[in-house]
Amino acid sequence: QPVQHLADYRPYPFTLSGTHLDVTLAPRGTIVRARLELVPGALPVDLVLDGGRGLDLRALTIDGHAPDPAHIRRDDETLTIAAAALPSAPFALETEVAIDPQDNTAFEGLYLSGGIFCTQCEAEGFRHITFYPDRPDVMTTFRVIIRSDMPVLLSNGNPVRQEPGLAEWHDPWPKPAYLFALVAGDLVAVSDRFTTRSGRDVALNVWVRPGDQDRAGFAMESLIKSMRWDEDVYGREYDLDVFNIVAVDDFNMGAMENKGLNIFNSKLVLASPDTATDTDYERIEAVIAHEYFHNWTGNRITCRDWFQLCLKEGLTVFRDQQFTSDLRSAAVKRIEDVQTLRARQFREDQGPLAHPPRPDRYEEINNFYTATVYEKGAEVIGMLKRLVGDEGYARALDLYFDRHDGDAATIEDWLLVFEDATGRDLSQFKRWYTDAGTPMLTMEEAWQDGTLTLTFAQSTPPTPGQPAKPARVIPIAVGLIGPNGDEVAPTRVLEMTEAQQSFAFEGLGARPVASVLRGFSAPVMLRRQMDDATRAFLLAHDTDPFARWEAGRELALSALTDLSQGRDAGADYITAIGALAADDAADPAFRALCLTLPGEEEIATRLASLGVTPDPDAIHAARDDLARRIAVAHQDLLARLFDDMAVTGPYSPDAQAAAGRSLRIAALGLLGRIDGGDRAEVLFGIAGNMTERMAALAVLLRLGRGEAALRILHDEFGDNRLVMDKWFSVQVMAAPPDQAVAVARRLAGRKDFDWKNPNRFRALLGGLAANHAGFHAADGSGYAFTADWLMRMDAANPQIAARMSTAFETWPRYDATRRGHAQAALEQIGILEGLSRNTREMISRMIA
Ligand code: B3K
Ligand code: ZN
Repeated sequence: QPVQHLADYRPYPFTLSGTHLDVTLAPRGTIVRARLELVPGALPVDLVLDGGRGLDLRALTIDGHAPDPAHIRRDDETLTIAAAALPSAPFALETEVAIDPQDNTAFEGLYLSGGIFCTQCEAEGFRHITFYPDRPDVMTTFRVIIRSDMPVLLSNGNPVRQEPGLAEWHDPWPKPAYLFALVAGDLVAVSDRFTTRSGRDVALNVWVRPGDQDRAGFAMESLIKSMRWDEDVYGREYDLDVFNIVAVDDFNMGAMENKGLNIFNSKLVLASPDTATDTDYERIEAVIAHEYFHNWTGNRITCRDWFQLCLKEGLTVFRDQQFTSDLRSAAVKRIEDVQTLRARQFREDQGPLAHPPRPDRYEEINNFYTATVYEKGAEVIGMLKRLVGDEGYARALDLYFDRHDGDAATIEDWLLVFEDATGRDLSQFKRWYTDAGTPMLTMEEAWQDGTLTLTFAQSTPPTPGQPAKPARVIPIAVGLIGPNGDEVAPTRVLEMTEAQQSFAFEGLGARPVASVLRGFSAPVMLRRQMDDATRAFLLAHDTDPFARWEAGRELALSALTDLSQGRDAGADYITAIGALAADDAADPAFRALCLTLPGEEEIATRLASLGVTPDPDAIHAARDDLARRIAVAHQDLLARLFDDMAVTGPYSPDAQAAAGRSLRIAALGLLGRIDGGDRAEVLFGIAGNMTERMAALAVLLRLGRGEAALRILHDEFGDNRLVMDKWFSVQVMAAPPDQAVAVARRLAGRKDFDWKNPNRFRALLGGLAANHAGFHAADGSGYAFTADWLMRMDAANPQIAARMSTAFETWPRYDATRRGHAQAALEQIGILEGLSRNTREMISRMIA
């Protein structure tokens, strides 16, 4: 399969009016009988179906007759029936293939996970199940018969027949093949019901392995909240009689929105206080919501082609972000989302893998389920909403659902809906979808006669294939704070459309301090001249929680960039952060965020954006030093917070309880710099919840005294895969950098390093990649270790190998020695015989 281009889109020349599947399950020889009802177009053309060598074709008929074999051609990826063999009227194509789920270690198509048959079809997995026009714009209704002696047999839609050894499902909503799903296994359900606004009674089930029921309740609660929220906020109701969620242990990503039958990575379903952290709970709630919201944004309205992926993903991420901010703290959620965006998407934009939210070429679409498509895709919608206002947004979304229900749509359709609903011209806005790169926004201020003039300039660095970038429209939310700390001008959204543009605020008494990019109103990097005293002033007084946090962040980053380059810094930050931490009127979660220093990766990204080559060891030392100085300066305050924030009574994962714990943990991390880890050791021993235990364990590991705690955790949870994943990852993540590779190597040699399980592989290799100075060890050992495992994984599971290769995506920004090692590692992968298309594309983009 060569490079795919957006410009080459052509509609499928046949209409598919119905799909019937009859699947007889067996681990090594599953038989799939498919009946496709096809309507030819006006002109005779060949019928091309996707489906490769893994499908063992046993029979093929057209309207019941076998065509002349000379009219059938197969290659590695397709099956073609010549036009000459096809009727000119509607016809039925029937095929029978045999497939081998047990052999399927790529976890794409139909596979076995711990004895459970399950499927993953997005993006192009259905072609590993049967021959089919496997593209999102071919939509039809499915009737599915499953034959198996497994007790639970599930597919999409509504159940129409259940008898021993057989189940039949009918999905009345036309859908593309990527939303197909089938599950069969020995499963038990946590069940509930939901009545939709218009009175439909829906049976809800969360299916798990026997014994896991008591950890599935939170997922069910999250589902019910999601269903209600989508009715209340978007007016979207559920449209089938059942909604099933299934948890499986082997899953390439988080979860999948198959119509009426969402399949989840078990780590995003199962939670109990003693096994899951607050972060896990929040993610479970958000991902359950995300997949549920796809029922409208993704399933009822899907994508015309995979270039349009952000049409469903950006919008659905945006919706799940709204959901979380409604249920929890909006301010904290916004800050967390910006942190993620910067850590993952800005990083992606800075390196060789940069691409626009709507790419226009790819070799392997699975390589484009990226932070840019998802998180930046969501930011772009946030900007759109800011530009057209809340009401305009609501009108546009209603029109979108009205106009495109049942369609496979495009970004052009989406933008046209906004233009039609609001009368606004969005041609310049569209660049956010088509152009890659993070705009750099610089700001200068002038003050004269009661007028403050802000002058902005925007420029976007070149990215692969896009040397020059025209100006974009950038919404810049600005408020003004007077010298006494009061807000003198509330938030106003400036619309920047030129490369350089000035905005004046008139009639001011005294010179105010501008609070700029409030709420992170656009995904840009803002550079402004500001001294530490002014930043500290904003940290103390800004009324916008994001901008307030950002002022502290900037203080920390400027101290850390100085420290990492051998310059003394940090005094202002330490003072300011102490005042904020002591402010008991502020949300503990907000204070915790302010007390948490930027990670080493973020510091490196900052340095690189300033044109400085990051030195991972110096960054690590600088961060350690600043953390220790904060602890020394605020010892008593931190100790008080640690004690005050102790939650008594039973654990609850709600936002308020989690907020207290997050402040407690932030204090613990800093105190660990000076108390030798004594508090952490005590806490690990007495804490009844995984949140505090994991935080304590990380402190102990950083200090090289985690052995006992690790042993205790292993004794207690050695047979719990999800806890053991944490056990693996925290050891590598929290290892002192000069030991990280050795720790990873030792863990990789363990019998329970079940590397074919994506969660376990990610725990170890992702853990190492998250240890910035460890992965980027100057001797190249982190790169070499990772490359070895990527090569091994590529043969088993190309999607996971390709995804994990992004550990290397920042390699060009380091020094010549590290670059040499990284390039050698990438080249070694690149010449591997039989390398998958997935990993090959990633490597060639990274060393282009
Ligand atoms: N749509 C799926 C992701 C599929 C990834 C395929 N490689 C989950 C989600 O975004 O909700
Ligand atoms: Zn999604």
